[in-house]
Amino acid sequence: MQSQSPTADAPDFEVPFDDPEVPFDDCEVPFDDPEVPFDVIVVGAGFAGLYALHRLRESGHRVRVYEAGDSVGGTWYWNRYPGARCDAESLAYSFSFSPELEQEWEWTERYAGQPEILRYIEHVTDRFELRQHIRFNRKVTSAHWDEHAREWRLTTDAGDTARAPVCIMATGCLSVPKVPDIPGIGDYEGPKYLTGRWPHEGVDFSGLRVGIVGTGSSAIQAIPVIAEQAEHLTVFQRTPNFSIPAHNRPLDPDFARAYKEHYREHRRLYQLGLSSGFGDTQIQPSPGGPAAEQVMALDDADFERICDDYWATGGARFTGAIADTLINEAANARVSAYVHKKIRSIVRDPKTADALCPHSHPLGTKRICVDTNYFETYNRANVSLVDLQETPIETANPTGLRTTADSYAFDALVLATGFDAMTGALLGMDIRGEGDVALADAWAEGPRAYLGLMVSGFPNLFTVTGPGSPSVLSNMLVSIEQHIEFILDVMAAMAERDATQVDAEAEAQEAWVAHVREVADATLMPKAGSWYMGANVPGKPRVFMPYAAGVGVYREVCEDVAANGFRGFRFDAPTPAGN
Ligand code: N01
Repeated sequence: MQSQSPTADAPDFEVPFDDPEVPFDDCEVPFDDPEVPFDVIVVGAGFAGLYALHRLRESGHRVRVYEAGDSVGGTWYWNRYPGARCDAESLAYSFSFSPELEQEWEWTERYAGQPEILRYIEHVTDRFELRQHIRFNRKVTSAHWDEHAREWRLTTDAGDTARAPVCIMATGCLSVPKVPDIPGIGDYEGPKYLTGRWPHEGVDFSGLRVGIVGTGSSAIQAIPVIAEQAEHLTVFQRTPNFSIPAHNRPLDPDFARAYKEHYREHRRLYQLGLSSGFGDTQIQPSPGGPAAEQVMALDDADFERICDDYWATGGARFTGAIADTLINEAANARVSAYVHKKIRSIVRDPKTADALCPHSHPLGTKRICVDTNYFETYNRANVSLVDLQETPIETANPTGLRTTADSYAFDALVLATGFDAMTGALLGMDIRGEGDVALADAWAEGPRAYLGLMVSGFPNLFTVTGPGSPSVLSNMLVSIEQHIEFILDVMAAMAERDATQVDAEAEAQEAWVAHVREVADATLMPKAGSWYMGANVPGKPRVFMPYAAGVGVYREVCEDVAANGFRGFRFDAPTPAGN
């Protein structure tokens, strides 16, 4: 491990490092000298980047993290819209690596809200002394592989350059918000807010006429809260979504205490995929819940009883109420009809209720939403729904939006229009591997990666929860920890072999990509025009990106790969000088 401290004859630099709060002595690498390589550069300081930093520091590596925001948190730093909340339960959506941390942190609600999650991330950052290794307000613009030096060279939009043999992209799956392609959207003169880039000071909608475009997870959380403030809220819906009540509530301290007594066992069940990690903590016997049954084995009474039970418990685990919901169209149609019936029982106006019932995709093939009072909100006198399937938006104008039927004027416009998911952040950088090949070219027909972790031809570059891993179909914390631990194992294997380079074998990658596709094709998942498929971004290749076999199967595959000499990874020793 190298370290460098300023000396009397150190070159002149006005600001030796950017955090005046951190004394020199506490900062192992006081300035970024582009001539001094780090061991690892990590891009992003969300959950993934922070855990990578912690583990790498623990194992003695010199690490630099670059982060675009001015603090830690990633998705929970940017998504501060009203109502932002996690759809995995707080006791499950938290780090498992430190038994002390998990015992000392007290979650206050079943599903934690964004402010509480961000406080937790800040706490973790300080508790494990991570902040001084992070350069904030720096968006990485390029990462180029230097084949001769066998290192990655990164640049940021602030002009930093840094190099390291290993680079870990912890750039998040939903970190590049998508501005909708509504003609004239730039002409709207009022304030407009992207849910994925919400102002840190918050927005007061009291007494305002507000429009919101989108009815995905973000909008479904924001709409009930904005409706309580606004004079009037108009929701512009292109595709209705399935949403299940969260039944969020304060976390009973006795329950939390009892749960924490068995934290290791609970965590193990999440890791093995025996518990979804989304909404199982409240189920007794805990976790797991009632065994799911195939739909055709159920008469109407049993079917209703099971669905009622899952609906009453709440949360994303509803998708698992009936075992074959995601693989059998008839099963899915029956479960979908159950949700339609629920929507109609909540929303009083039949026309609005009809418009809110999703018919264009099977339940669960777009990310299922979890809400608090979403459908109930349409019973308010100050909320109206515009069904864009009947009357599409023609244009935005200085005062609002015009559809084929009407014009709407607003004091504020909210765009809850989603993300360029899974590949957006990676392709937003100029990443170049061997032979100066751009990642954008390697992925021109959709992302290809071995285990969702490495891209053949891009040595020593790791993607955390990348395309081809369970990622967004899983509790992200479970997947993030597993990926970082696997990456550390690969790095240890490099060290054991005296290798300076590790890459994914092209054949192993192609076989994995084919397997990921086969698994998805065995489900109904590819049937929806979802962001999982890249369908929400015009021109993006239609490829089902996450691995749909679950975290348990995936973990077994990774363990088997490791046990078999890291099958599919190629380790190279240094070439003799001059070659
Ligand atoms: O984005 P989305 P999101 N005109 O893509 C509509 C995670 N998340 O930010 O479906 C009109 O789901 C679009 O319509 P359509 C979670 O994984 C988690 O809400 O394309 N409408 C859709 O309704 C989630 O899935 C949590 O027809 C337009 C909406 O905008 C993911 O993030 C909370 C349009 C986009 O929905 C993304 O959710 C929040 C246009 N031109 C988010 N363009 C929790 O943990 C787009 N739309 C709970």
